[in-house]
Amino acid sequence: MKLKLVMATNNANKLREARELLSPLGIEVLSQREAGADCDPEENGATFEENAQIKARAVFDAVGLPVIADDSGLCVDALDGAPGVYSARYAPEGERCAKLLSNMEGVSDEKRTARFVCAVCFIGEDGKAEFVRGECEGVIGHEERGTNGFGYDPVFVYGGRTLAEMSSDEKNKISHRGAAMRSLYRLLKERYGE
Ligand code: ITT
Repeated sequence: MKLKLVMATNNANKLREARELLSPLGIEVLSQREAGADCDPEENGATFEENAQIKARAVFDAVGLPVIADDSGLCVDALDGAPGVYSARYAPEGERCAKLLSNMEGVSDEKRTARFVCAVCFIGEDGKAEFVRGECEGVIGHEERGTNGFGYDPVFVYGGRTLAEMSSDEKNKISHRGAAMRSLYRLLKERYGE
């Protein structure tokens, strides 16, 4: 497939992962800056999908090209789903994992289940919004481990390792973003053909 999309994000790590996942499939991902948009809309939706649509719509209105936006976060069962859609606002980058670990103090191993969620909103030339979602089930560890990835990766344990201990290829195979981008590819194939 030969297709060019703009990604509505200010997060360089999300952009990198989306490119790693989509460029081998023939989909070129431009940053919003490369497309000439400088958007940072208020993410005041109640769901990942609503926030993804807010970001995608702002950039689509600015550039008029097909756009994707990723709204994602970590939902921890012992914290009633927090930080959830507030994952970016929970604490400044660099302090998020420590705050989460301290809020999980005293929670037993079997109650440390959590999932990463990634909702992607796609807006095509016709301006219609469509959605795909990917999830990744794991547990919250007891300490930060690993230096790869970003955000909550050092405390999210999958198959005995944190996502920050995995290479980006390994993470992309099992991550919420990997699952969402593979669903997006299926949707785009229906729209634009092989
Ligand atoms: P944009 O809104 O500009 O895309 P953002 O970082 O503000 O960037 P979100 O509002 O979707 O994005 O916040 C998601 C937060 O959830 C993100 O900042 C990370 O802290 C966390 N997160 C999302 N995906 C993650 C991943 O793959 N690994 C670790 N943490 C992740």
